[in-house]
Amino acid sequence: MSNKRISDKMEALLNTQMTREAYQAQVYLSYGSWAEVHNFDGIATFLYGHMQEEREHMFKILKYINDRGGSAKIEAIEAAPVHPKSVGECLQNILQHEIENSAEIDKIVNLALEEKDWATFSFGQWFVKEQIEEETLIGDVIAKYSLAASQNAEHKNLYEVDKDLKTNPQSATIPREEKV
Ligand code: OFO
Repeated sequence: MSNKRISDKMEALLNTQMTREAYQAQVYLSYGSWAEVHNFDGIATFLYGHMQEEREHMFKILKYINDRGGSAKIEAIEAAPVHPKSVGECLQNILQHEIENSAEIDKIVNLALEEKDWATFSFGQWFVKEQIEEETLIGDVIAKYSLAASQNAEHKNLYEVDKDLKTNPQSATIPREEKV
């Protein structure tokens, strides 16, 4: 008797997604390297950090397939896209990749719902939340970059003020009465 607790269709879809997560990692790796070569060290650190996350996602799916009695297949990873021409393009492309990835995750959740495969449905929810977080995070980085890169001096100042507010105390200190 087989111990497999996912359908063949779900196994194939999860395998495809596992390879896609590896591809996502390649995109971050490639763009991170591009940023490093162009001396954008902060962006490179951010992108390299995210590469690790995508690899963890890949491994999470591999473990899930195997744990549910399926068999993960390690397949060829598509080459990363050509290097971006600017930081703005780099960040926009990254966001686009994440939005497309979210749509792929939705396919897993949709199939799980259709098959009443509640284990995979629950597993997929983790990725749904993760994608919301990632899209938000990258959207925020793009907003900050747009302010900082703006030709408008007022916008540049806004970027500085916003940075400052991150560490602003929540209450004001007032002069104390001198002790005698
Ligand atoms: Fe970008 O997140 Fe994986 O799934």
